[in-house]
Amino acid sequence: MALDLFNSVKLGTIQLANRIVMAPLTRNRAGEGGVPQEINAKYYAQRASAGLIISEATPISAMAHGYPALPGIYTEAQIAGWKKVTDAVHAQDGKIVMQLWHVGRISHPSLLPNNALPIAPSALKPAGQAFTYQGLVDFVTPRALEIGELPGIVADYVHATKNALAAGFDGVEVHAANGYLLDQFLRDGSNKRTDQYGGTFENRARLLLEVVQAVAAVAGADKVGVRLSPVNPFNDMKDSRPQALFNFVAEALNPFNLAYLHVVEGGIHGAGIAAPFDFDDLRGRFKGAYIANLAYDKARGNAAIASGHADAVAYGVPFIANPDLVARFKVDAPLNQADSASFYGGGEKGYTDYPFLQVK
Ligand code: 8OZ
Repeated sequence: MALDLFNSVKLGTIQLANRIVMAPLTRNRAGEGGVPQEINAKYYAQRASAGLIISEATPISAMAHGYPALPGIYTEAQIAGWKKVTDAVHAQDGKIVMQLWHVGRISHPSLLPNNALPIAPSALKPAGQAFTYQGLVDFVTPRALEIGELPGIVADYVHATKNALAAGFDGVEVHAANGYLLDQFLRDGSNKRTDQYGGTFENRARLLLEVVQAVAAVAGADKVGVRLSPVNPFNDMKDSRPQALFNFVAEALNPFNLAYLHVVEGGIHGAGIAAPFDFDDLRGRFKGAYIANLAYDKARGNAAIASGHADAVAYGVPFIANPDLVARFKVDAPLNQADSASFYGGGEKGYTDYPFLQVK
């Protein structure tokens, strides 16, 4: 029998009851000071039958913020808030890792301490607008990080990792996708640096690899995953040679023996892909476990596992609308449709009020 979504699997040392992963989902419902609340614990606990939950992207420092009402992981109160979430998920025998996030240039002074300029590899203003507490506002030209500031960024990832472990997470995922800081360093549309952090693939991957090294030293590499999005144009991203760049990155991650590599296999928010890309080629270069993501349904998820393309499949929007997605897949029940108007911000509506299957 071929493997499918319902077989258990071990990603590093994280044991999953099934291969249906809840993708990281920004929901903008944290409390004051970026502190998770009971409502957030309820939302995650409702989804604990996923083989693994990846938390919503979580800022590692005050400068890492780029949207309203995000939960952070850099204060004691935030750790205590997240502890409620991990306790609630573990009480249902679920597993949950935290996605560590720095938005880089995808921010706005109004979201940052002392109205600071967003930071980036290079002082290039992304096309588009920031989501602020005042609504959509044009992005500003970010400040290019000085080389001497990069150890401080790595230290913020380490601090956040220690906090995530203290909050009871089963591991951490380094968010290096979707046009945020680490992805801004990887791709040459956003990285024009002329120092050791720009130019060659090795240089553009240097900050990511330093972060992974430092985070793995704290958490254990078998509790660390990395997320990439090679051809996602979201957040004004592009690269001149994505296949060669991301093949390089996948191979450069091999020596760490990470828990998994998680790949967004296209463009999010309905964006097309920035360039043709062979995800089987990328997958073949990475020696560890692989989580595939983006627009998979049950049949394509099973096929990806049966063929060996993926070890697990991450579902995003389906998990917003179906807290019991695993049970629904199991019996081929119809899925609730997601209400996109309640994705970002608000309260219980469109968050914790999606119906479960009725047990007959
Ligand atoms: C949607 C809206 C805001 C943020 C990502 C963290 O794309 C996000 C995100 C997605 O990774």
